[in-house]
Amino acid sequence: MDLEYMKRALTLAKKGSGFTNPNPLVGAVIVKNNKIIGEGYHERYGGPHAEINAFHNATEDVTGATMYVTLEPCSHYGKTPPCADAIVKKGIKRVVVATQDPNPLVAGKGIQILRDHGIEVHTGILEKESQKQNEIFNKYITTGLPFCLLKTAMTLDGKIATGTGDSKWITNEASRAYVHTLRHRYCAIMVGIGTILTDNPYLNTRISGSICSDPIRIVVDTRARLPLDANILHMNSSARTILATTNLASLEKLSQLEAMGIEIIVTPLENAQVDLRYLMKELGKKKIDSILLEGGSELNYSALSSGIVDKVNAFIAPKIIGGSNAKTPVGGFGIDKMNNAIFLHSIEVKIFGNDIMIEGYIKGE
Ligand code: AOF
Ligand code: ZN
Repeated sequence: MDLEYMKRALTLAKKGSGFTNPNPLVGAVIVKNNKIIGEGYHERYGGPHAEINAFHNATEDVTGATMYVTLEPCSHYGKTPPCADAIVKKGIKRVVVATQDPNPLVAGKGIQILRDHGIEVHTGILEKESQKQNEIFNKYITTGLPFCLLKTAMTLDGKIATGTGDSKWITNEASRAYVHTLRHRYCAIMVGIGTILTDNPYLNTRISGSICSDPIRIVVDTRARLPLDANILHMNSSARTILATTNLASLEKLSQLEAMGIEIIVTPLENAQVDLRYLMKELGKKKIDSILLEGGSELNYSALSSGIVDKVNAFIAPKIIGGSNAKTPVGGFGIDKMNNAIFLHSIEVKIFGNDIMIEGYIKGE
């Protein structure tokens, strides 16, 4: 039954998706006499932790009960007092934890507090699933760098647009709906200036009713060519826009953009372009824990070759358009030898109607 209750806790945790960044997704279930008597999850950043919400929602006395929690209960005074102390005080008898908290402030101390008070602690139940659910948090809390997901979409013959530049749409409704859930889950969406100039996208999400519905927009634009009338600058949204640029940009243009409320990050030059590694550090400092990278092909290559990409979602639609000049998902200089290819691991294939999506992770250095 431990497995079933932890599954339930993971399902609850997922409900917080897109609302808790840069904090983790956490779910908790309280069980007494083989019955769930309380459930809770971390609902929004800065709000009560999952364990506290589960206590709050409990329908019976929790003394002697078992608590299932997807992340080790915290041991620190942050925005809220330590959950480990609350669990001790409430008289919980046994705690089942999916995985230890990678936050250096906690990192095993929460479990230790519980054990020191005679509570039986069982760890490692659905550990992999829980770590995957919090892959963004795990990277951000240990490195201070955002977790970066590269999303691409191409036809069966490997094109991201026709030779004339038409790209609406390559993938089907179901695939695009999934991308909108990603735009909600991820804190920011990043594109190159080329994509703005050719597609003039809005970069919003169709998912409404959320406190952080539209992601922060990041435009990588070495020379600040972003037009002042670009759609992203003129939409009904409170979402922030960040322009990542270099000293090759005109100062006058930068002050015009700044006057429109755009945040500017000037990075050193890397191959005469924005230094993406430097940019990631700066974005991390701004509490941006996750980035959905949506092209175009030049930025995709720079991102992959500079090593900032953690994960790939590559959609393939069963359509053929041909065209020697039609663009492919990853451009740039390209890699010289097949031996030097960038490899993905932990591959999963997902189906969206007739489209397929290959998901994988980039090998760390
Ligand atoms: C959460 N929600 O349900 C649990 C968390 O900023 P604070 O004070 O809310 O503390 C955040 C840290 O607490 C977080 O980094 C993680 O280590 C720990 N557990 N956080 O936001 C929760 N259980
Ligand atoms: Zn806590």
